[in-house]
Amino acid sequence: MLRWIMHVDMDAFFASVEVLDNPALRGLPVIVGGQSMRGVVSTCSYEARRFGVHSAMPMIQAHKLCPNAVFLPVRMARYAEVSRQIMGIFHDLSPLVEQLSIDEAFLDVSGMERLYGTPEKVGLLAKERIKQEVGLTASVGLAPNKFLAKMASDLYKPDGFTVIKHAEAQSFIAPFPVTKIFGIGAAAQHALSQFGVTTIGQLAAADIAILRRVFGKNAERVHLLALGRDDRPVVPESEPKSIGREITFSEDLHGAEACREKLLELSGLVGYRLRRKGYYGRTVTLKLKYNDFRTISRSLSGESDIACDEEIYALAVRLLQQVRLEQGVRLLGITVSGLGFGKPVGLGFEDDDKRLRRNEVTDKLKARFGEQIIFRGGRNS
Ligand code: TTP
Ligand code: MG
Repeated sequence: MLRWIMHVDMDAFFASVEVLDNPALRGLPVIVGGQSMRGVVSTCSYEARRFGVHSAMPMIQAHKLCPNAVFLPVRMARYAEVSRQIMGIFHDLSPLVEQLSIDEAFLDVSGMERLYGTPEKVGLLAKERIKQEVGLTASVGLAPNKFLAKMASDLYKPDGFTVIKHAEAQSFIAPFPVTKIFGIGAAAQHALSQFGVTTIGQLAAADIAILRRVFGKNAERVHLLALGRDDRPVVPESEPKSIGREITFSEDLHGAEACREKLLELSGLVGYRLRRKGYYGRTVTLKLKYNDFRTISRSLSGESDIACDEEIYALAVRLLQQVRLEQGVRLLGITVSGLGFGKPVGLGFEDDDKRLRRNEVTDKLKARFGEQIIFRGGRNS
């Protein structure tokens, strides 16, 4: 069975969601980012990119390059909601989905031609469903492995669809500059150019001794990538049973007011984790440990799907009313269980949540450096 990996990356994601929510913006340069003088561009529509605006550029510069653009603040909660819907479609298409960021994922679609006809049909179906059900365009790359699939999806954006077949993989990538290989930046590019190596094809043909001088112990891996080979599997996140957090306090809490304050904080932490990974839940569990180490837990299910901080907090406070608080409290925990994936019913979280955005920044780092942020059932208790 041939291996087929699909990489899907949404086009100008934040800006496209803004256009989706306000169709009057279609065709205009739209720039999403921090609104303060020191803010940076999160992303911009392809219309704005023609003026040279791009992600991570200081807002001031974007204003200079494209003064007539529509400048909008980041509405992370809304993008996360759309992201969940898109990831839901991917989970429909394949059991092997690895989410890379808010707007991109790898899918292992090997063997699915039996279900869909050809691998191309799976790719086209993904694009079509995102268009029909969400109203956005995505760029899709389909190839024998992750490296090639990601490169393929990036080649023709927006609304791209690029297939790299097994037999032509090596010749397909050969003409591209070495910087197309993830991890090869300006410094390595410069070092390679000293040896006359500028394209992936030249890199594939280069003496391994040269690669060792530039890449050290990663030389073999880079060489394999240049040959179009990459064995990394698509690693789906195993489904957590619950998502929760608990805090042991340095000083015991006394009274309902102090407990509610901490529950608010915990609700924010748990709600964030829940949304970030595209889940919603049905049940909230409150865990409470007294200063004599006696531990109790109480659970309550919501009327509808739970996905926002306020809903978690409301249930946690109702649970708190059921427990005695004459004694000092050493630990509080909140766990959401009965998890579902995709679009929750009855969602409505606050748009301008600064904490959510701050967490989004740290989460990007965690995603990049591979730290697990979901607590598997029980691990945090
Ligand atoms: P990308 O997929 O890198 O960019 P994009 O979807 O906006 O555009 P493209 O068509 O080129 O894929 O990132 C996804 C989202 O992540 C993007 O819409 C906004 C956010 N983002 C930032 O907030 N800061 C950044 O520096 C980058 C690169 C992205
Ligand atoms: Mg994108």
